[in-house]
Amino acid sequence: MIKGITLVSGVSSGDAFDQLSSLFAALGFESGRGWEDASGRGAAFLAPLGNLELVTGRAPAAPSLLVEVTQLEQVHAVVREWMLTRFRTEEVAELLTAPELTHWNSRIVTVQMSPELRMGFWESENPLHGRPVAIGGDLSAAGMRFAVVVARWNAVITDRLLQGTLDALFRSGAARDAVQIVRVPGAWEIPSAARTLAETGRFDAIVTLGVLLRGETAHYEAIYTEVARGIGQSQQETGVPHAFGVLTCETLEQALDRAGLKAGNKGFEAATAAIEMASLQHKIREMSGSAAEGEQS
Ligand code: DLZ
Repeated sequence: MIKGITLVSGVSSGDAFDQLSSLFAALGFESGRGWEDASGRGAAFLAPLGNLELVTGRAPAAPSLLVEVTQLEQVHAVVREWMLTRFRTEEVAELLTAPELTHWNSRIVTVQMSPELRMGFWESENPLHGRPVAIGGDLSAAGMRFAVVVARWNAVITDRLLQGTLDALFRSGAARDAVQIVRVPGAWEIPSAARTLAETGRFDAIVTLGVLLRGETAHYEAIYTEVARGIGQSQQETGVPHAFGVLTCETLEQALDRAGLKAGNKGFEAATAAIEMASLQHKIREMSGSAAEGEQS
């Protein structure tokens, strides 16, 4: 008989409603069916699982709205970035906690989203509960070196992508002098520069940034295919992760949306993919190193 659980939270203004809606969409919630009538608006955000937990014996230490996540640091970074656009830095420090340990073998980030909405994002230390463990990359860029290849064509967009990339790299712990920015004329030139950089062996990952506009690019399909193929080939043949931050858009407006205006910043996303893949490669190499050592002994 039970179909699902809904938590309803009032939001004080239409602006806050729109801002919170865009944050929840950016965090990866699936959109549900919203509503609008003379009395107001509603927006629904769906999660794959829900449960109602009753607690007795000790007062709950966490907010009553809890969202279980993976990659808590990344969630924290997205929420922090969002809050910094709305609050002063000192306020953000009060409203948003850094990831901290809970008493239930997890870590939690607590955030006062709005006067009415306090919630927690938490990640279990053992999300698989004994099931087979997968390895994955971390989102720490400390000690890693990156090259960012950025096309000058459509610079109004690629500069924004570059800002997003640098933001993600530095906030994830990359040192200022560990990031080499390389400018190339257009998307067409990205693969060869990326390959040359990868072959130096000096970089843990390469981030490629460019914009191809279908409406304004003759032979768009051919150029796009070759750019994607070249970046992929460089990644496969050098073994250095290459993050793909080359936007392919119908219009300039669409490209602007993906460069930080309405639909996230693909430069930021590409950088987090680069960090994750670089970390994963280190882990796989360490694993194969220790397996080889085991075979010898
Ligand atoms: C020539 C061209 C065109 C028409 N469009 C784009 C574009 O939308 N995005 C981009 O990054 N570069 C474009 N270019 C430039 C080519 O990528 C390349 O730089 C030049 O053809 C010189 O080789």
